[in-house]
Amino acid sequence: MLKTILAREAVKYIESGMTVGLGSGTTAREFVKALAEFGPRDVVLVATSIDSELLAIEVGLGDRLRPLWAVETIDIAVDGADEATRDKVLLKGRGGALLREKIVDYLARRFVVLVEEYKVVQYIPTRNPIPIEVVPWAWRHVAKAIKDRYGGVAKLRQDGGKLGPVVTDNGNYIIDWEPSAPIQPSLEDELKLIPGVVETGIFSKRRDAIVIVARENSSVYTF
Ligand code: DER
Repeated sequence: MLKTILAREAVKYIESGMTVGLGSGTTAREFVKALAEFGPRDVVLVATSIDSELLAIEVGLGDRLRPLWAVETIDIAVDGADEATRDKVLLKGRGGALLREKIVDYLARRFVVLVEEYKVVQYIPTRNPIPIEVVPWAWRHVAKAIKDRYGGVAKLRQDGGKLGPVVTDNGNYIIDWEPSAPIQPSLEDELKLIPGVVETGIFSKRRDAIVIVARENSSVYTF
């Protein structure tokens, strides 16, 4: 499975004594499993979602977990992405964990991104909406401000597991915005000027990221 191949490649970057940011999503889940199986034991882990936290406990790494406020630095963060351009602008957030992911991914000294090759795109967004985490109380007016300023379609993300909107690990809602054209990375900052916007799924500030890509034939390359 390509995600497993990517995960095992990422474990090679993990050294004894490191503080490691655990991303969220199906690829990041494979990394947590690979870390438990092949990684050094004496690491400190900071999870970016309840999902990653629960998995770390499930695979026997629960005693290594710390909340972000309990660590001085993060040596390396390993995460997936929904889309990635060759100049390392990422689209993330389909898993709804974008806020804590961005905090950890931007804080980390090194940032490793794991994607299958179909996720490497010319521009973002190519096939996914842009997730925007918002204060629940303001969601309707944030959606209207986005549409009025930038066009496209902005929808409140509904929860597949219960009636009503998705509520993030931080108690917020997510608006999925489908712009009518590819966006400029500068929108990452512009969108946050709208009162009520907490964070966006545009990750354009880690151009130093190490992006590990898995081809269909299971070979990997890095850029
Ligand atoms: O939601 C997220 O930000 C995830 O990291 C997502 O971008 C990648 O999830 P996947 O590994 O399940 O495709």
